[in-house]
Amino acid sequence: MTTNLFDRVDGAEPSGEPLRPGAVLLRGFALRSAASCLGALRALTAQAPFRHMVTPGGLRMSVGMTNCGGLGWISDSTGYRYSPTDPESGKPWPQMPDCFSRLATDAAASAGFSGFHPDACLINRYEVGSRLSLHQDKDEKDFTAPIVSVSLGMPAVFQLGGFKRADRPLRLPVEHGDVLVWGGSARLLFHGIMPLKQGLHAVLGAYRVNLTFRKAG
Ligand code: MD3
Ligand code: FE
Repeated sequence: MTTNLFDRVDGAEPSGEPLRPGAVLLRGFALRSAASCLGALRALTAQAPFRHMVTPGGLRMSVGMTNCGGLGWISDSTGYRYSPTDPESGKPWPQMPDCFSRLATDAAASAGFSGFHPDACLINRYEVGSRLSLHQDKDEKDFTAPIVSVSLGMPAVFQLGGFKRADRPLRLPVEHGDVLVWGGSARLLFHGIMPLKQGLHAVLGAYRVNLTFRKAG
């Protein structure tokens, strides 16, 4: 199947696909704000560059990560947690750009979760071969708030599992501009990203960037 790069921009009406109770896929929802968000991303990664964090088990993560907002997710030899400062610089994480918070709040509302105001945005950068193995997001204080995830750049295959690691995951292709909202009981589903395939995206080149908005504190 081939689609014109631009046809979904004009078809602006985002349609939500319910994947599981509380999990909604908004295809193309971020297309209208992608250019301004990518501009803001360039500025904030100048302050807080992507880095490969180390897991508590001592493994270097294949995904490059940074954060913006009042809290940022970090991993090191002592564990996973949220921190108000970037351990690389000792300074607060860059402020969350307005276009980021607006996108997150609007997407959550479209999926039925009004009043979502994230205090953390984890930014993941994938290159060829980068992957994220099946996991749950459990480092946040309040699981009643949804998580909003925005895919930019190269396409990827998202794995949506169940409530147990052993539950066989469903594979869902996601592409530039797609937004996923995870609320209610979907909030604690296992999920991951298959190794990124080689390719070149018109805007982001060989990379996929994922913005994950959370209420962490
Ligand atoms: C389903 N990131 O940063 S986003 C993560 O594309 C993470 O970078 C992936 O998983 C990425 O933790 C997937 C989609 C996502 C995020 C949070 C979820 C799916 C989720 C929380 C609960 C269920
Ligand atoms: Fe996750």
